[in-house]
Amino acid sequence: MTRLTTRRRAGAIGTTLSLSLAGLTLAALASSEASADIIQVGAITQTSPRPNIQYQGAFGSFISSELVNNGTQRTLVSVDLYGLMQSVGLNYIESISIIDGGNNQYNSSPGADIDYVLLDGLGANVVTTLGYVGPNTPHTLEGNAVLTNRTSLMDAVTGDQDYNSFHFVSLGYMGALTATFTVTGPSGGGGGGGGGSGPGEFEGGGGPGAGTSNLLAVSPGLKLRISEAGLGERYLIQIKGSAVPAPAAGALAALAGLCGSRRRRRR
Ligand SMILES: [Ca+2]
Ligand SMILES: [Ca+2]
Repeated sequence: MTRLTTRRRAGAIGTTLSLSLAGLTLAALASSEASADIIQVGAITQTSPRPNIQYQGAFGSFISSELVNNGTQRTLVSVDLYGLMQSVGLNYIESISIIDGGNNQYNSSPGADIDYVLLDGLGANVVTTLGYVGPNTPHTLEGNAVLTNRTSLMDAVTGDQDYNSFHFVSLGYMGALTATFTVTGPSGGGGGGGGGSGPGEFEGGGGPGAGTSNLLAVSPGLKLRISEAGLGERYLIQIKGSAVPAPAAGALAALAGLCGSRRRRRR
């Protein structure tokens, strides 16, 4: 009895799942962005006196700022990613971009100068990779390791420029610093001795085979911390999120084949 009931239920769930996945397949084939949502978190400008900020956007209740005094006073901005993502009904993050506000000064240290970026509350199975796209050529040529080095400490001091120090990333006009993720599956990670794995290392654990994803599941306590090197320059935060993990292209192709074969069987 019990087994029969279980089978019936499983069959019903299977039918529903295959129908909804077929819909997802069509949507995903129609547009590669179909499963992703872009969230414009808003614009932030650090102002005087610290730690005041100006915020323009719809998520003010998830954004805060505090004073950090480690020799020099600095403004640390925090974004409650868990609360923000919950509020828009999404539970995975594909990327987070910090983008120049477009109305800054663009001579020396062009645009907003991002001194510090941290994703607080990440699991040990997540590796973050930073990339820069924009008009500031030195950063275009820098890889994840240098960009991470520039943004790992709040160490910008008066007189710093992006070309004579490695203390921050000058975004340039509308340039973007983007964090992406490599997430190892919970059972596949192991994670015993890898505590100190550096940014950008992909060779840990089982390699980039099955069990890795580029989608970061949001969980309570996940926060984005940002500090700009000065006061007065404006930057935007943009998140690419999704509600469910998007199937990989190979899985979609396999699924399309599966749907096709089922149709043929019915004929
Ligand atoms: Ca600047
Ligand atoms: Ca820094």
